[in-house]
Amino acid sequence: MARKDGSESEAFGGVQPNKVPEKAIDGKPTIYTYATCPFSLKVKSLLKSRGIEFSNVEVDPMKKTELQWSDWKKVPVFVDIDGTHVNDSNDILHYIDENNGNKFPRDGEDAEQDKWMNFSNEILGKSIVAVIYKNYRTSLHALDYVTKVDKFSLKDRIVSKWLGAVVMRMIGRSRAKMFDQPPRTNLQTQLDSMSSAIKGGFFGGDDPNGADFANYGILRSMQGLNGFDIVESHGVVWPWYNRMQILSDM
Ligand SMILES: N[C@@H](CCC(=O)N[C@@H](CS)C(=O)NCC(=O)O)C(=O)O
Repeated sequence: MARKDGSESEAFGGVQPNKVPEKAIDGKPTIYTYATCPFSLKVKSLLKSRGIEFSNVEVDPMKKTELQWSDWKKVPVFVDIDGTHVNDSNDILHYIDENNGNKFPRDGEDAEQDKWMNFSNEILGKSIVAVIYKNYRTSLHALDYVTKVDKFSLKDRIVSKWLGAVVMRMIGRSRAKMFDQPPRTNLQTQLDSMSSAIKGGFFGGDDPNGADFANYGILRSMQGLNGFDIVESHGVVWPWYNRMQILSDM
């Protein structure tokens, strides 16, 4: 990633070497997010389910002023009270769990959990994008919501809505090409495939593990948007979704 002075820096996921205690707002663990971002919602659901008090900094998606201090320009970014900061949603889930109850296996310790955490980003996240942005109408509907809820300046809001709808429609089409089936059928297939791993009430069995929070966050971002009816009518995923919703109160 190029810095303003022309030098190069490599942004990377996981716990970062430097500490930024001044970025933990009001002395609380802090997440830098977009309200509608699926990856941010993963982290929010874990924090809320554990009853951890946190500050939430909404990042302006156009200017990203709130993340100027960070080399990593994506959300979520997590800052702990001692200034430890962590990039990338799945790494953040592991960091928070390790330091608050240590209830699920760490990365590399449980192949199933790793597989389904990876699935949340590589398959489920892309499958929902293909459905939400399936055509120009659904794309505009989503962007209308996103530009109202996320922290766009008034000036950026209108252009972002119309331009965003076109851009996201293109991204939706490219995501759809990754899968053999049409978007709605593909999402149904992916939910069926998730169901095979929900043993007991959760991916984690009797209690949620990293795969539960990772996949719940992704699907939670779709609530109210095109295609959520597929989740609502799924015999296994919908009851699981409701359990996760109760646990994380969001
Ligand atoms: N692998 C990352 C992906 C994060 C990501 O792509 N976040 C989006 C928002 S949902 C983002 O910040 N995109 C860059 C941008 O908005 O400029 C993670 O899991 O945290």
